[in-house]
Amino acid sequence: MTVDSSAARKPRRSAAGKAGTTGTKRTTRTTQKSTAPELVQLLTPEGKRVKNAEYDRYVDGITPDELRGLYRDMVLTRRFDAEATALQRQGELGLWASLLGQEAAQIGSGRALRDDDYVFPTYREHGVAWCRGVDPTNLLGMFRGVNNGGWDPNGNNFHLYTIVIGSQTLHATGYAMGVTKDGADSAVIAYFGDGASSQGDVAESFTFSAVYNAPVVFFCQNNQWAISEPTEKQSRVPLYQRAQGFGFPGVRVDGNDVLACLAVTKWALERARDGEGPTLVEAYTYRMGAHTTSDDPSRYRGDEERQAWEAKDPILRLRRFLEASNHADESFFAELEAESEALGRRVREAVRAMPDPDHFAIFENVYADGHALVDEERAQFAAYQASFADAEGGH
Ligand SMILES: Cc1ncc(C[n+]2csc(CCOP(=O)(O)OP(=O)(O)O)c2C)c(N)n1
Ligand SMILES: [Mg+2]
Repeated sequence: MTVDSSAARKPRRSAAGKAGTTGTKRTTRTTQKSTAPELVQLLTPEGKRVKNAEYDRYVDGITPDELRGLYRDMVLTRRFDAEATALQRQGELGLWASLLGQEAAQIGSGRALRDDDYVFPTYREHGVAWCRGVDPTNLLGMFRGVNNGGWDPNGNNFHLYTIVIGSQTLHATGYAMGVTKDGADSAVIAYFGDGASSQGDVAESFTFSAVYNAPVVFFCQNNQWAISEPTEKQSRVPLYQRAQGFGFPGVRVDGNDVLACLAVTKWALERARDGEGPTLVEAYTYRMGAHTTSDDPSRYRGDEERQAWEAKDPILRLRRFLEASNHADESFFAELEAESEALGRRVREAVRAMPDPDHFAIFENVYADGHALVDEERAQFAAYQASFADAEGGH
């Protein structure tokens, strides 16, 4: 099925694409497909279920209870995210990276996973963390600056947030190669963004995972922006087509359609478990908010773009579907609203109650067995701290 993704901006002509810059005829632009890219969609923005011969089987058995569960996951994740943004504005967090608009991509893919699968996130995967059972309050310690992570990765098979763009795709690939060596049938999923797709680490992880047939799913949330850089500055072809050059399949899914994200991720995970190697999933979505609370998107993009994507809101479309198919009534939505408010309050109270860390904790866990340089730095810091005591004593 081909859906016209008319909201996609036309690629701007880049300097690299200008013909004649070297005096010879350049043919690279002809490699781009002239037709609109395929987009897997099972729920339209109006909440209508559309048939899909390839992917229907992954969601055909889904119960009304599970559908309400997906809706609840998205609503609670959005509520948590809004609370975290507010907490940053009130000085309780140093920074926050909002997932607003990307709930379907994260909940759909997150709910496709098995407990024994392993997740390597970026810094924005709050919805995936929710699906893994990581308590939302644990996500906030690092953003408050009171710890370096906040959860045990092996507790929920959910790795710590990774800020170094793209590096977690290599961690995921290595882990997946290990899964094969162990003879296990679990799968690994690496989350990354459209901007990260330009990183060398991502290209290397594509190469290694393809050659070693590693059971890994590369889940790229193309939210159209890498801070202030639009996607067309990252690639001359739609991102999912990159996989072809590495020798594994890539598919573009409507990232605001939770059912399609669930189905496509299940398919990709099944391939991994069946020994068919890596898959690239490009979830075509939109970052509705700022890159982080330190960013002001009005400096580089207009409101029209945001408005166009608002009409495709992931939560609204599932609500329309639930209502039209009589799978949820008013009391369900009212109870969920109350649950959301309670979650907001719990998060707020938990953040305010987080104790300041011991000043010397920063030197712990740098190396497993200690290191002379770290010891030296710890001693220097101790002397620095002691200098305040001396100064106070002198008054
Ligand atoms: C190796 C590296 N280079 C640069 C940065 C600074 N940086 C932080 S987020 C970001 C953009 C990432 O964009 P994208 O991959 O699309 O993810 P998104 O933030 O949109 O989810 C950059 C360049 C970084 N953290 N790491
Ligand atoms: Mg991005």
